[in-house]
Amino acid sequence: MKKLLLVGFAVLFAASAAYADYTVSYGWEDGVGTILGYYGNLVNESNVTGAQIGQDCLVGPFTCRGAFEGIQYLHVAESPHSGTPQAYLACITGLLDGDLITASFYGYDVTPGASPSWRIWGHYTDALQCPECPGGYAGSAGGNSEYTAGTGWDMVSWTWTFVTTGEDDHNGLVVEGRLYSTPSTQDPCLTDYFCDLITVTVPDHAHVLFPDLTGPSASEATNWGGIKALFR
Ligand SMILES: [Ca+2]
Ligand SMILES: [Ca+2]
Repeated sequence: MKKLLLVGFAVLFAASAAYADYTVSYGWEDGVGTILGYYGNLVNESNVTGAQIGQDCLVGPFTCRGAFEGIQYLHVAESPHSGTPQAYLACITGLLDGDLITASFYGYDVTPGASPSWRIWGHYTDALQCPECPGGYAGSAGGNSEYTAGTGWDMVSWTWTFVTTGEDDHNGLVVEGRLYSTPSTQDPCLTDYFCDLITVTVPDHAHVLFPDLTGPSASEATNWGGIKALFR
């Protein structure tokens, strides 16, 4: 009987540890959303459509032929060039220790093997739930050291393993699009960047917030509905 109980507990534990994942995307198709926040010399964030003339500080103007997905996409710029500006593209809360978070986005890059280029990176946040996003910086979460390839619309992606403790409390994770310009430091100097279709896969107990102004993702809306119901 005791052995049977132990087996029962083991099965229960295994069931509770096996989370299902879900995937959500944002492609700036609401026509108004830009970024959740930024760090460094990031300027001129805007939601754009159609072909765009961008400025590369080193080599001059270039043309982005249009969105990778749909008709809308994100524009940001670095000016003056200094350090590594970061665009906050998604904020994930409700994570547990050991959870896997996979994210990807498309960055426009026509300079293979050279800056300007995008990278995907992440940092921990003290935000406990999506309305507090992007929250305060709580340490680097690392990312992919590969740059966009330079063939036009290039995807960059990374998978993080969530760790709840560190130098600061890790309550959530913010996905960053990092801007790498040439020269890395120069004033005056402006380089334009374009981005589209961020996709995030997380366990079903986690919540994903994108920069859309039409509201949180479907799972978050469900969660907020639940919270509202509690206070009715
Ligand atoms: Ca789009
Ligand atoms: Ca490049």
